[in-house]
Amino acid sequence: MTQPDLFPAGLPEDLVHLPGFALSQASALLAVIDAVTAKAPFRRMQVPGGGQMSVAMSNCGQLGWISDISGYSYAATDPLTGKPWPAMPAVIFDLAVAAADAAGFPGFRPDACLINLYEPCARMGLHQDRDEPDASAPIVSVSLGLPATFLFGGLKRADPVTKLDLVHGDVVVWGGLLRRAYHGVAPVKDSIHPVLGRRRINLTLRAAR
Ligand code: MD3
Ligand code: FE
Repeated sequence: MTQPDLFPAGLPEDLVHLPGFALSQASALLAVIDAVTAKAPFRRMQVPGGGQMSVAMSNCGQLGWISDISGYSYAATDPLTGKPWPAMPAVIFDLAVAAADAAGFPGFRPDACLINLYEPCARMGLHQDRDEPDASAPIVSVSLGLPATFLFGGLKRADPVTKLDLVHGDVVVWGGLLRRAYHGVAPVKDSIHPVLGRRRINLTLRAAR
């Protein structure tokens, strides 16, 4: 007996792709990302099992997502600097709230913004986001710089995956059933983006408490 298909009709309704939604804010976003990462530098975190991510990360907001050899968690303090994460800049918060509104999630109040830096070949293996207690809140993702292919599947690792190509300025809101689905990012292809050069930066906004 086969599992019911989570997305029998192609893209699920729980994914809202807003092409170019962040474009008009891109330079303002990059300026605040530079300011945040001057205080809380990008770093490649360790993962349980002893590996190291190919993606470099930082955070802003009340909580930051962290990983180390003992596991994943949210923390108010940056383990690298010992200081609280930089506050979430209004331009990031307002963009995420507007995107969530546009996608049918009024009242989204993100308190955590993970900033992922992908250099060529960096990737994110299939995983579930399950460190947030309230899965009724959506996740808002903002893509900047080099294009990427998102992969998303179902609630089981072995479920078939769908690909979604994302480019500079795209925003995706993930909610509902998809909130707990397996997802990842294919290795970023080497090229030169006119604004970010050989980099992709993704903002992942979540309500983490
Ligand atoms: C699809 N980051 O940091 S969130 C992560 O491009 C992460 O760096 C992505 O996955 C990145 O954990 C952006 C994209 C996302 C988040 C949740 C999902 C995609 C999803 C849940 C279900 C399906
Ligand atoms: Fe994720």
